[in-house]
Amino acid sequence: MATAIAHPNIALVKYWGKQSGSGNLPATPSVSVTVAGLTTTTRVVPAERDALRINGDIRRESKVKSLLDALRDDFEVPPVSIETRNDFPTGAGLASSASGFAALVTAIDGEFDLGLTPRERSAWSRQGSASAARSIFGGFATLASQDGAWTGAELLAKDAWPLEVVIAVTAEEPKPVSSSEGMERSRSTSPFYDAWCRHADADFDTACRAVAERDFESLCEVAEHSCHKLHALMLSSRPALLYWNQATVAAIETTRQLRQAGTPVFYTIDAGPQVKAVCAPGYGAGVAKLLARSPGVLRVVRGELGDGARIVAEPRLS
Ligand code: 2P0
Repeated sequence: MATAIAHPNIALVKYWGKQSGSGNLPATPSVSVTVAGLTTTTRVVPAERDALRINGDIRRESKVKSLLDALRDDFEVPPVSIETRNDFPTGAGLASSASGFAALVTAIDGEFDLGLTPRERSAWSRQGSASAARSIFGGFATLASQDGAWTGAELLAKDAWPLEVVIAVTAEEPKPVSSSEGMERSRSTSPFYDAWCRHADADFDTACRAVAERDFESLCEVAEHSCHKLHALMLSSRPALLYWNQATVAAIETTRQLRQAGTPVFYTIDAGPQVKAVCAPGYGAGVAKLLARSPGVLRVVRGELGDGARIVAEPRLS
């Protein structure tokens, strides 16, 4: 049996919307940081028939079945029992599908000696969930079209710019509308969708440059802009997608006040109500202290930038 771990990633330039056709190809390129404070652990064991357990519960997930079918078109992959655990809320805007599919592909690659390169694991993970393509890599990662193929890549190693991440958890329950459903709704109903796609390359280039130059202010500006545009797109969908709650808004305000007072920190929010604050090295403790006191915040999770998906020798599931 092979056991893999992967961490979720937080997009600084967001992916939202798919190209038409098969393969789960994003409509927009994205930039993310992989976060060590949250972990998915997945064990794959050959079995009589395919089975999936998430956090102990038997599940049928069509995206997992589709990915296994696609892998079997190219490789000898026998029936598998998959057991996966998240040490953080599942399906609540904390990118559990990103870490989930990155860990799954990595575990299958390890168990059945598929011999995949990280870029190949990334491309397979993307078929399960596009954001998973980024969790194959540590530090700063991208998901973009390279040489005609949509795959993830490492943009900068975590130690080269060890930013810190503080997640203000404002709700633990799963989100009401899945990301796949939400992005299709935005594509088909929002009057802002074309503009969202048109400006994505420029945001991607700005963020890549900011990371390469360790330019915190520039990264802050483009990341919050991408986040605001994502949520404007969601709000302009029909029916509107509103993933925030009151504590989300309060945590945004807390983060803005911190920045005004001189702390190098910015926020970003995904398809859920959690607020992710990204700060310069050394500021995580102070940001966590204030966000923990922000009205309605249930708890904060601190994370350093993490490594990419990998096989672990010591199974931690049992
Ligand atoms: C992102 N999100 O770039 C954006 C920002 C949520 C908001 O990628 O349909 O779970 O499985 O490819 O990757 C969430 O979408 O969607 C996501 P699918 P995924 O992180």
